[in-house]
Amino acid sequence: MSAGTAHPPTRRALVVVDVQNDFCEGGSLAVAGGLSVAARVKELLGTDHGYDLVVATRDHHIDPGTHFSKHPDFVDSWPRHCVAGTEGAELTAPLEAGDFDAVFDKGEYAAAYSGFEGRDADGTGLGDWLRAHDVGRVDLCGIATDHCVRATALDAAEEGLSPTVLVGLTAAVAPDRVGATLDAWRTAGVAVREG
Ligand code: VGL
Repeated sequence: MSAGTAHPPTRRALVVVDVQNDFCEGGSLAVAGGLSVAARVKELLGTDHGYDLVVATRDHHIDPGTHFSKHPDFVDSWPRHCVAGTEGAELTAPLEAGDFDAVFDKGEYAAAYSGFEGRDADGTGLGDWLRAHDVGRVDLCGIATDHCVRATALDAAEEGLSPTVLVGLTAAVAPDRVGATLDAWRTAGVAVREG
């Protein structure tokens, strides 16, 4: 038997979802408000924010099939974005990889909206990494409210991580669909705070 004492995970993490150049003004799939999210998340990270750990996710496409389209519908298909190794896939300044305890990349060969599909440089998935670091609760922010933040928060609820979305620190592709996202979160037990 292990000598360790079993206890519920006690630490709290902030998950910053897909704040990447292509999702911000000037990028190939620009979301209005993205640059402001980047600046305000950086500001938060410079405060006494109280998170034990801070991680980021990134869309990181190589050949994601029908996720890319020359005639995107902006629901299931999209212009090329966040191609691995390009400037568009980088975290948006002033954020940088050094701000984070780990960065999780996802979507190499298929659409991957949830950060829980992401893996760090060692190949560890976000859920396993959080469990290994004794995280029992997460807050989330980032881009886009109605796609990757939505999916990551729903998976966080599934993983038992009592998620709270800091909705004022998110930006939406389609602001008129945020209401449906809030409904889906409420149903799944995802809490929402302004910021
Ligand atoms: C995202 C659209 C396409 C996101 C990713 O990060 O929310 N949105 N791919």
